[in-house]
Amino acid sequence: TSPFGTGSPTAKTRRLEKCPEIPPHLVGPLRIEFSEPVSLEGIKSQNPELRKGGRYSPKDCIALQKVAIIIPFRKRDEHLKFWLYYLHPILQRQQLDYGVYVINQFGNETFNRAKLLNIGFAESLKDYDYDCFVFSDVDLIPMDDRNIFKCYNQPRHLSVSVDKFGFRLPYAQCFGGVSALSKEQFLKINGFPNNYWGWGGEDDDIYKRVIFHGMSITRPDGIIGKYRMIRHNRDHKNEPNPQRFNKIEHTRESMDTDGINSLTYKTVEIEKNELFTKITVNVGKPA
Ligand code: UDH
Repeated sequence: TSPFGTGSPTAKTRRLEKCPEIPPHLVGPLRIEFSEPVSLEGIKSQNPELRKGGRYSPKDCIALQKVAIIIPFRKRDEHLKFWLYYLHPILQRQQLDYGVYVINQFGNETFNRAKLLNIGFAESLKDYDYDCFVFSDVDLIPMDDRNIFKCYNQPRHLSVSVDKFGFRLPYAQCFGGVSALSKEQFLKINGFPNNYWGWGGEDDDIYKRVIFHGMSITRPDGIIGKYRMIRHNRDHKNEPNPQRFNKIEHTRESMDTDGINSLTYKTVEIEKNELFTKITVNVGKPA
């Protein structure tokens, strides 16, 4: 019988309430390991409530935030499987209304992480009215589900104590790995730079954009913020960018003209898989 008595709405028509501020099913520290391979079929059967394109929303309550998770990607299928295996259950326990977007760089030109992240912002908004964007490298897995993939009143850095760096923040201004910005925060900084080609510097440029626009970085503590990185060698065509030091000296002058307002790219393919949406894009090449 309905808890509202006779004549009251049934479970189906009853208006849902907002999800609680602290999700009730979190478990805290997690065991994360990469020794046993995982299969996409297995992940699908373990996450039956996912919708096409890697979308989910809680069924018992209205999520507090609509979160697009953006992953810059090229030829890291093994890492992506581990990411999906660990993250989907975590994100569901966090009661988020979320979608996973893998932004796949087409071709073999130099990798451009920050431009792929800008594209993820633009493309995910064509799908749904997201209000929060979590940008995550494909090889970083949180070790505690209390590290919630949501946005705060300031831009947030989530990957604060990574095993690779001895579970310490490598430097105080570090904003690489996994970060979360609301739509408003992202637009305020004009998104991310489009012209950092190859490895390094773009995360420091983003940090400076945040500071120069009068905001600050929030972080979880070093316990909740623990992460494991999947070990890998440097990728082909993502060598350290020798221009990065010079470029981050000029963020203040470049940030208002280089960003989401100057973003150009060509969409090659959009695939709505069961576990994620894969968007393959041509980002061009260094000028
Ligand atoms: N990425 C790809 N494909 C690439 C390059 C980068 O998917 O070919 C993405 C991926 O999401 C990755 C992120 O961009 O997590 C950052 O790139 P990265 O993992 O190369 O950067 P990181 O700083 O590692 O994690 C640097 C190379 C470390 C070499 C260490 C050798 N001992």
